[in-house]
Amino acid sequence: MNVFALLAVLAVIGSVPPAGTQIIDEATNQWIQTLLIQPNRLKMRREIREMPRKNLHDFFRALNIMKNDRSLRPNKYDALCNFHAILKNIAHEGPGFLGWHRIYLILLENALNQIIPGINIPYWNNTLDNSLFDPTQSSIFSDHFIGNGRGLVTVGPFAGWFTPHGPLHRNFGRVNRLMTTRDERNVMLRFYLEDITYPHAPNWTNIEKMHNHVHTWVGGQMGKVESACYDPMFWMHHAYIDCIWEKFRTKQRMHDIDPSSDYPFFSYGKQTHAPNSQIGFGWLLVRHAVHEYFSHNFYQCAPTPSCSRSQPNCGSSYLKCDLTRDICVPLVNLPNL
Ligand SMILES: [Cu+2]
Repeated sequence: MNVFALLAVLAVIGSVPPAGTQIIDEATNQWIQTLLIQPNRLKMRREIREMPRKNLHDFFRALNIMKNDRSLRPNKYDALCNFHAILKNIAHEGPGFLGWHRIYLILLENALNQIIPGINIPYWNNTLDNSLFDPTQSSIFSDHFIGNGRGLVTVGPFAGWFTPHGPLHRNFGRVNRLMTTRDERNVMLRFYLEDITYPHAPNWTNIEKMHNHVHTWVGGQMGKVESACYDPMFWMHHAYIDCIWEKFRTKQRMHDIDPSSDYPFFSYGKQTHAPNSQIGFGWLLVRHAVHEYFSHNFYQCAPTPSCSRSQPNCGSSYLKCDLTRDICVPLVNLPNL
């Protein structure tokens, strides 16, 4: 079915709550329907350090406006995040993982654009931070970006946020690790969605597993699936995972594999990942979420900054070229703004 037509149908039947969202109230469901059918402009997602400061501040500001908007319970930001916990079995541990989070990112982006038009979600390429000897030193964990990474979040755009799981906090660097460029390359070696997702992918090409480690490495709310979304870092992390998937799909197209129909139709593991299961937003099904419609019409990913001896500029005042390795590395220990 043409997905655009599907979205148009949603406008008519939008008030019917989808299965699995019974404890989401009616007003929130109505709002989700408006997000699903919202007219859209093609957006460009950039690595957070490369994003123009004004755009980044707009992104942070819109998130804070959402968080303080109590027209939905308990506030608009948490109302959207509640879906991640409630639908966790649909969203995780299966080949539907990437598609589900892709739709979820689009919903947030649309919600932010209702507040400040022109907003793009930045992506956080954590392999840049992992190239540091000690990634916890990275300036991403400062008030220049997402705030401190240990203890209560007291600096940066989300300082003092309160979540349904207590005050926002992090506990970075204790367990697991961030991703490496090799992880990304390993994913890129494969050809089909089932080769990079549960239940079939081995650990070294399983993108969901890699992404889990980043969650637990950050810790705090981010460390648990039920609470991860309440730390806005969640979206930037997922935007990066989504960009890797899009790169993977570009490679598929080059090999004449149609990403729109690349879903393991018979061997998908849990029933919630069956291609005809609902994803929990409107009437969208798991198999719709892999459709090219959602990559081509909503956003693109700008490449992550890179450098070399001949081209030593990383294009960001927060990254510098490490000439011994030809990679852009984050600045460390920046004084607070
Ligand atoms: Cu998730």
